[in-house]
Amino acid sequence: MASATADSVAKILSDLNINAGDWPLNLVKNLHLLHPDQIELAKMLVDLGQSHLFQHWPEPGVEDEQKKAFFAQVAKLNSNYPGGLASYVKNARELLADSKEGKNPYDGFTPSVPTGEVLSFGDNNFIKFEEAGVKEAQNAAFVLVAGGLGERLGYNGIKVALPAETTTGTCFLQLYIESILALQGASSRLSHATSPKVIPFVIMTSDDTHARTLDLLESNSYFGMKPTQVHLLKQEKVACLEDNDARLALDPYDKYKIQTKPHGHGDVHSLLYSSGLLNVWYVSNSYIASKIWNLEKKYSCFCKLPYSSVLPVIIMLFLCGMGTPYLMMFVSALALASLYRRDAGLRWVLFFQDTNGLLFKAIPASLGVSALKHYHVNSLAVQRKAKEAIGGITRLTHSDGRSMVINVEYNQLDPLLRATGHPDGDANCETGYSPFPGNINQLILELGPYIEELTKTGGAIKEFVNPKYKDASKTSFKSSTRLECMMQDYPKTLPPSARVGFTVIDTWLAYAPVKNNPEDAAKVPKGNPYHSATSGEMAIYRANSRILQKAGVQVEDPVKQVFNGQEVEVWPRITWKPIWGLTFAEIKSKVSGNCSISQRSTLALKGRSILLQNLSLDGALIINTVDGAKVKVGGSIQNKGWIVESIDYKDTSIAEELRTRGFRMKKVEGLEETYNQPGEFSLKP
Ligand code: UGB
Repeated sequence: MASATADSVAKILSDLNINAGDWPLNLVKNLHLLHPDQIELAKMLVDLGQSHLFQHWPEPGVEDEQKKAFFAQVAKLNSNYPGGLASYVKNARELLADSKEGKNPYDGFTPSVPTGEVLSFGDNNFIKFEEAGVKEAQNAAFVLVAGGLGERLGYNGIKVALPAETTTGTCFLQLYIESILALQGASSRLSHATSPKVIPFVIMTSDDTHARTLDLLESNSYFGMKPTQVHLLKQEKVACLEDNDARLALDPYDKYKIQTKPHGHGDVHSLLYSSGLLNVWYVSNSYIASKIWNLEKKYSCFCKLPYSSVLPVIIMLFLCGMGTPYLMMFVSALALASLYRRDAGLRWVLFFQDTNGLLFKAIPASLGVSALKHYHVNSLAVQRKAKEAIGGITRLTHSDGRSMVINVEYNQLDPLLRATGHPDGDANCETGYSPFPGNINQLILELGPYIEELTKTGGAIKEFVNPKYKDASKTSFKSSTRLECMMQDYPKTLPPSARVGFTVIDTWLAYAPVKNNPEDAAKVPKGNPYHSATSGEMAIYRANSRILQKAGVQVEDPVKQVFNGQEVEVWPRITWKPIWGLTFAEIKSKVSGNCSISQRSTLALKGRSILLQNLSLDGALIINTVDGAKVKVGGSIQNKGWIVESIDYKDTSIAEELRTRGFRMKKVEGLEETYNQPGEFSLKP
């Protein structure tokens, strides 16, 4: 489109009812450079009280390209936010006014400890839920939110590229993909499916992480997943705000750019909704189901009704005698077809975060809980230490009778408790833990009700603002702020009839995120988790050791060691590929006789059919197998092993991935065997 001429500028101004006298002079002087649609955007900004954005604009002829580029960014910010920049500024003014007033977002609500499903690893109940979960896994899609830069961690790369553990060097993204593939295989084996379903995997990225995530996938052949199975959705940043009037902040390094910051992981819901993926998942791959889906779309007036209400509508039509036989037949056929179609498509969406190496050990059982308890929303939780930087799952009851179970974020739990008659605020109870289960932000949503809800909300999640004020007058900020939203706030708009539950899993089994840099981790109060690369890796060895102990293996007790100022338990370095053992029952079936592993040992099982029979390990043992190779491992294996060697995080001659954990594996001596042909083998030195 051509730029406006001086004459056309006058016409556009009069068409838009703009009195140029009210506009910033610097903008008016430059108007003829702009396209008509850019002038409309300028009007929007001026109407929104954003004239300061043009104050520094020089005369026409100077930096004209930058002026046009400014509007390209404004157009993008405007189209990316539901309701455009006008809504963004309006919402920001309201939230900033509430924040200045010190308004409590939970005003009128009383917190109490909710009840949920509490699982205990390895008991019959746990095994029952795990089996149900594996069966359901083929009806699930996984969504990883990985748009965060991880400022607390201070790592230069993307977090999903960090090794989850350094015995095998498997990075988080590889671990997640291999876990999903293992679940996919186990689920279709359990249901004897002739054509196994493919579990979709979505990764939400941001400008900070997108290119590097894609590169990590491509340079590793998607870690064995089909590229078509993976979908990347990029979240966009939102405009920063410089004061309580929600004036947009200019980028300190580029005065023709509005400063932007991430909007938070809550974006995942609107992105999924607008991507159209949810509806694709809801429809099975089958020909009939997709035809039904097309019919439903065509006759959406019937199908926008919640599906549970389709049958009552038919009955009502019958009773009222209003329906002609043809209409009756049509509506009945559509309702039955919809029921069939819903049955054939996916049923669950599982959301998870970027650096929890234990997560997939908890997935089968918690998905089983969702399925057997018919939860629309299931949040995974662990025991929480008071003041730990994880949200608390809380029942909130309003004086008007409303009640909901929701995550209260860690910075809000303490003031909420203090304001409602708990003078100690966020404190541990007699168990030594907070009575509120800790949210680990792993959500399992039932797809049908999720789509119904997003159809109403478009995926918009209640936002919040967290300005850092310069002083108690709360009139100016230390640095610009922005609106944010969190994915776990999704249930806030659900009706009271929604089945919202949670599942508490042992912390050692389910949760060991890598979030804090070594210096901050070393300052964590004694007894609270470090959430560092050091503790994240050691937690994987501890979990695997404890699982094997429960399966009957004698695993020697850990020793305590200090790395990067953090005291951790060092268990034998036991790792396995997800395909070796996803559930407790499966792991137990691969271990027999009297097996023992000493504390200084390293064991890596990289293949599906590796059976440990009367194995006594004191050293390092690595086994690689291809599918179809079955290896029985037994006898006494002893060697000098791999030593966990301390390193200093300040030693920049060592790779960042290693020094942030404070140790590395020194491979002194070990036994490594590879079986790359199908067949039955025995390893017994
Ligand atoms: N993330 C995005 O994808 N986009 C964004 O804009 C921001 C983040 P943090 P946080 O279980 O450990 C959460 O920063 O937000 C991704 C819960 O709110 O690691 O401090 C990012 O890449 C809290 O209730 O965590 O705290 C990462 O994968 C508690 O449960 C994820 O979002 C806590 O996590 C989380 O981002 C926890």
